Amino acid sequence: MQNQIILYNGPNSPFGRKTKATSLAQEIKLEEKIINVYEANFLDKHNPIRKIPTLVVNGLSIMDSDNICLYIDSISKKNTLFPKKNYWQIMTITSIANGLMEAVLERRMETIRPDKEKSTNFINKQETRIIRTIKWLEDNWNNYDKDYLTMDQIAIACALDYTMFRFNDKWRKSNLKLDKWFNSFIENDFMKSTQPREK
Ligand SMILES: N[C@@H](CCC(=O)N[C@@H](CS)C(=O)NCC(=O)O)C(=O)O
Repeated sequence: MQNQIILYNGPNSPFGRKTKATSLAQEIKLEEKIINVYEANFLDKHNPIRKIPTLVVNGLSIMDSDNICLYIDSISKKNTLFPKKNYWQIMTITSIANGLMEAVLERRMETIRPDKEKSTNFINKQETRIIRTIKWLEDNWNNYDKDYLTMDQIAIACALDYTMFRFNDKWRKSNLKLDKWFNSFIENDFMKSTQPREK
């Protein structure tokens, strides 16, 4: 039986983009449904945390972007994005990229709160975390291998692009190795075709 795979996604979610880009890179066909997660009561039966991305495979729910990417990779005939030889580095860097996405998202959510509810301290903390994390990646990450695609590469590219979308692109001037890599990585079709859809 052919798997019926539905990806509930949002228009701009960096976590969702990571999963969609992974499905394209790994040539796994799925039906993507773009939803407004804040009104998606129906999602609770698949994922009580009510977050996107959520994947439903023949009725089985798979939640959290990392689990979704692992699942997609596990059914793909392409080279694995999680090779054994540097598995733990790839997983850890992917978690760092997730943390960057989360910091950008949390900052954004805080900035759109009504003035009386906003915390400048909270916003500053997220901004410091964003800047520190990108500099850390510049200094510590060098998995720029063009000939072997890995999960950390997709995750970092989605996180950096989301940083530019919701915060700013200042990191590009002070993190030159990362910037050079990012410039060529975003030319991949799976990156080009998954850009955020709306402001
Ligand atoms: N750890 C989750 C994070 C997913 C996440 O934070 N999704 C956000 C959108 S980018 C969401 O669904 N937010 C809805 C809400 O907080 O109510 C993952 O990796 O999938």
